[in-house]
Amino acid sequence: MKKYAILGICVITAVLMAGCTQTTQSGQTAGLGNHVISAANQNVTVKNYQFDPQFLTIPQGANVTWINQDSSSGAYGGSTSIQHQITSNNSAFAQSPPLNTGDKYTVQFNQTGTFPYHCAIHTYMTGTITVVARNATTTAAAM
Ligand SMILES: [Cu+2]
Repeated sequence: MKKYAILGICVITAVLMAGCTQTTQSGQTAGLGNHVISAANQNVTVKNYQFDPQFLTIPQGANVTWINQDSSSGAYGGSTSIQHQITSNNSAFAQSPPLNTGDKYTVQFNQTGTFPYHCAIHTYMTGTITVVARNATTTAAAM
């Protein structure tokens, strides 16, 4: 009987721990998976090797400006620039030069559609710009 009781506690603990892990993961996903619809031009912050927001919806004709705010602090003080390079997955828009800390890169999106992109230097850094017709944006904004 005692064996089963211990086994039971282990199972309950495992379930509780799994629950905690799931909550953390979904929280992170929600933060990264920000969908923003706005009539104005938008900024994407590049920091901690991530694009924020990772998923961005804009109206046709709007600009997206990536701002590199990534830097690492050296062991002896000071900070080192971390370069990022905005690159369309399918060459739908021109590639940025390597961006140092503080550098910006702006693209105007005149075509509707989905535009996945990544960092050419850190290819695991990915994001998507979705461009919708201006009428669709107005409807969404009114909600
Ligand atoms: Cu990068």
